Amino acid sequence: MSKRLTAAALLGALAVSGAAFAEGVSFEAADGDQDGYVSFEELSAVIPTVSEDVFKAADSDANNLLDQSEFAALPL
Ligand SMILES: [Ca+2]
Ligand SMILES: [Ca+2]
Repeated sequence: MSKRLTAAALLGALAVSGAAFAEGVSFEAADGDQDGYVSFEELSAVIPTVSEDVFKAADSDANNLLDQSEFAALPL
């Protein structure tokens, strides 16, 4: 029982610290088609105020898709 609770608490802590968030939106929530990348269309669907300039600035390898680390670097 207590061991199970500890594991659950640990998983919860990992989920919080390991997840990428931008503007309160998680990477998983922004990646609408679940392909592991967030396009500008997907990003603007969850954050309507985001500009393409911001997207391109975060897209450090310029492939027009944000991976998790690029998403986490969004200056939002
Ligand atoms: Ca996607
Ligand atoms: Ca990229």
